[in-house]
Amino acid sequence: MYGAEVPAYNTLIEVSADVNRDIAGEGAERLGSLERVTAERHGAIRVGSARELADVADLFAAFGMYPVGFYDLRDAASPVPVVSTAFRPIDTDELAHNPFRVFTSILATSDARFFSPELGGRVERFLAERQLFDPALIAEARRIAADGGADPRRAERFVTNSVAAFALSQEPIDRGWYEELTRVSAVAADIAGVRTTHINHLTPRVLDIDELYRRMTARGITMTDAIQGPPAWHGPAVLLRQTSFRALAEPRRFRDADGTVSDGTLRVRFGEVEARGVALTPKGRDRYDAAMAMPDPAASWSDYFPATDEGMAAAGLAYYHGGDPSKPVVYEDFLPASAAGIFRSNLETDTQPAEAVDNSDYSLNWMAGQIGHPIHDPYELYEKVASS
Ligand code: OOG
Ligand code: NI
Repeated sequence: MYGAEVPAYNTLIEVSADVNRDIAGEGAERLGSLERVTAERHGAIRVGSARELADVADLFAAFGMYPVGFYDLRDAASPVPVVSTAFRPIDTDELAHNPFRVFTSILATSDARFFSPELGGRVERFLAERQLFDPALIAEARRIAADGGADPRRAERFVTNSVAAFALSQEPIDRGWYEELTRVSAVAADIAGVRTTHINHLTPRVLDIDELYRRMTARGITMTDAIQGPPAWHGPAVLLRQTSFRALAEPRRFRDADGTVSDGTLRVRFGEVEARGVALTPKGRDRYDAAMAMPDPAASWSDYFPATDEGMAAAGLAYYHGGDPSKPVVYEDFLPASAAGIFRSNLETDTQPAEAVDNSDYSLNWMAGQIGHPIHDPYELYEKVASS
């Protein structure tokens, strides 16, 4: 469905599969088998209200995907008015079979730095009146989760109906409303300017992102800025590196205040690709944050990280299965600074938060309470994987 909606995605998948085939075997597969990496994706979706997020949580639970981590992108260098989590399988076997994650953001309508109480109220009323997910679909998701699975016929029907909930709508967009929200943030308009949700991007994983970058550029596709995350270097790859390119403007219809409907375009979706490295311990993560704060992280990287997995393991900087440096535990999550950078690199304008005081209570606990599922701590999961 996404390939039909965003044809550049198909090119990306093709080039990614080529890179993986060419790179595998050169020791790159220690971070994941060619089979797993080639199937692997992360998606990004954005919803407006806690009720919508709770439905998403129920839906993904039926796929064995649970919320992990809490990301607050409101305080990023280029602020985005959302808080996020990622739904994914939480144990090694499940990840091997189902290497999928969905980065899921919710619009921070009660944060007065982005929404005046008056506008926030109107957005919340708009959101309360729309229905992203058919209650019958969510009820079926809950039953499948409670049953611990579904037979192939039932699963097929459930997957088809789940996919349909994320199809791009052809319904005309209320131009005035969409533009009013765009003045707050293009992300606010994308989330709450329309009555449906959609896949913002779907990201394949490659074993060598620098090579992918070169090949996409050679095909005439302009990648946005540089690669987000740690720099390329000869030592162990850590955490997550990502880059993106702007998708083409997509035709959409708009309705004006006088009721006339006309053709227009929107450019909110994009292509992205990722490469994954070893998961860092809290100590390793502190090092990472310190290295990234340097004026030229690439130039100082070797002051912060040893050049071998043996060195990383000995210094307690990264997770290895059974403590064996030849068996890195792959990072399965996201990076808030990169995520904000990915959002930003695909928007035309920065969001300027107002001077107002933020009286909202967005936090991991708030989110867990709203969706009725615990939000897993990534470090606890890595700890468990490393020691099992
Ligand atoms: C999510 C941006 C974050 C990533 O890969 O860090 C993300 C979004 O654009 O909705 O997907
Ligand atoms: Ni992404």
